[in-house]
Amino acid sequence: MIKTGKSKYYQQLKKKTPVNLPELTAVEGLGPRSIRTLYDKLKIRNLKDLEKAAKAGKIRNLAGFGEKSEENILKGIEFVKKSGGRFISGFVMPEIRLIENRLISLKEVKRLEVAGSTRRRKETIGDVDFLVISDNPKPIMDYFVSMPEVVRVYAHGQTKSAVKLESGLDVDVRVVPEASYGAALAYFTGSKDHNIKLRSIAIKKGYKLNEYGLFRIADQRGHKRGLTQKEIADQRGYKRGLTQKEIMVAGYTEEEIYKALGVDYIEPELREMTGEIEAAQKHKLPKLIEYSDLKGDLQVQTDWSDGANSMEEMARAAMAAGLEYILITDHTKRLAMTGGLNEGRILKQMEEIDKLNLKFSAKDGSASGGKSFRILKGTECDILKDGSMDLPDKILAKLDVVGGSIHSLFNLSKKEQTERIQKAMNNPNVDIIFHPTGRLINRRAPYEVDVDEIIKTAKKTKTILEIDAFPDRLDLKDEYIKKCVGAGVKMSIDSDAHSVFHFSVLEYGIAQARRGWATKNDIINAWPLDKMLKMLK
Ligand code: DGT
Ligand code: CA
Ligand code: CA
Ligand code: ZN
Repeated sequence: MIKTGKSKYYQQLKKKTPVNLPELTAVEGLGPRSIRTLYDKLKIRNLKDLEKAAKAGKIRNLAGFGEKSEENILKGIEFVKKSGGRFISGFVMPEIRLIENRLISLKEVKRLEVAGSTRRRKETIGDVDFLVISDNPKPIMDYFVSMPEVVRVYAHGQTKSAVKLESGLDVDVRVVPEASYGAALAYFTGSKDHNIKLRSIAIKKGYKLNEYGLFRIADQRGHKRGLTQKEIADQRGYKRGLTQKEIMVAGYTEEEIYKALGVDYIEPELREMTGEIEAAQKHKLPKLIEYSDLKGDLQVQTDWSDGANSMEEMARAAMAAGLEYILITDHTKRLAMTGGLNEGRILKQMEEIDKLNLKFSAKDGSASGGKSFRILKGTECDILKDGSMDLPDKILAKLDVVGGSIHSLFNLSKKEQTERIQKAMNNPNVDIIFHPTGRLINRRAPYEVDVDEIIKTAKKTKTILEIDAFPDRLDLKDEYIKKCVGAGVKMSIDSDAHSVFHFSVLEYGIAQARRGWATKNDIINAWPLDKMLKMLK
């Protein structure tokens, strides 16, 4: 596999069971077991087969399926089609970084950065755009198009190459002149609407802005105030794209371009034309929460319910990830398939947490690597149909932090669903609403809910709204985060970890918070433990 990127054994298995698993598992509600039944009984291999069989009413007769599941399959297919083949950013980021690191390690690469929606940290990405500076691009491009994951080469040139990877992801590499690197980075980072607005500001100031730089037109303004073409060529090795009449004002860095246009530097996550340019002109951009700012994680599942690891394993993984506290939030009894906790078991779990905390606070610090670390007692308590909670208040009152979640009855009317969540927020024991809109990106639309009303109630009841960082949730989404920031409603960024590997997803929650203009002050688990606990109900 290391030599060829392929596995003969895998190819054999694949031939034996020619089922397009990624395509079928993308349909909400279809797991490995039902896909197997569908293949065994109806020879369903892909989305097309599935749709045909469902429309012909063949699925309802299979054991374990029914009319309702056939209906849901059709709904799921519609949703997958609508999401248009975009990739969930957090799921493809490891592959993007792998390729990024490989390319950076080539000696011909002077500088490389990913641009486009990946750099803006959008929740889904259409394709990946790399920018490179190099004096000798040919070996880079030859290597790029022959990587083992490449299944198709769209273009193979000296300044631009483009491929499709086995995962389905399309990747471009563009080589740009060094003196234009900042201009190219700004241009290819987008968003397109942000670029168009920048260009119009440039024009108003008598400049011209494109992917090669910011230019002053010499015969309008005269040569005196700018560098001459020869000076630019001398200072920056600039070779192409420049006509006799254009004098480069900026282009080597993004910062100098924004500065020359009279706007503060704008972080890539904000470049979506939602008011960032106006704010930057008035020097009113927020200081965004940083990727290193989180101190704790307030949604962590363990093997007490549907998590894969023990509380101690999760705590140690969190310490290794640099966190100072975690809230254990196993599911509650209504979610029977997760082994949700009843009153007796959660009391037992609280005792175990006390023991673990004692162990971590041992005087010599040996059990926690010398750092202070605390496990908080919590729950991901189901919100029932009428807005009451799945555990009694006398239990909830004993916990450090209580999270409430909707896991059922997604199809209530907007009014009923909103009132259900509002009732939970009015419970003096409920501190946080987890994944408040219930969407799954590319899979399931959010339930009907009046988010503006939820935000108002959150403000009134001092309830925290979560930004669930799991890559296919990112719930709240950016637009709602911005509303919370505006309303002064506090949020938490949680991994929703179900295994020790999941603390890495916190990064995607922070990215989403930055896209929603959030500062450290808006995110309670970016605060020290004491301050965080004090602000909760
Ligand atoms: P994606 O790939 O759909 O997730 O979104 P982007 O934003 O990565 O879009 P992409 O890959 O088509 O193009 C990368 C950037 O290049 C885009 O964000 C802005 C810039 N760009 C592309 N086409 C145009 C254009 O026609 N006009 C302007 N001003 N910029 C463009
Ligand atoms: Ca792109
Ligand atoms: Ca592209
Ligand atoms: Zn769970």
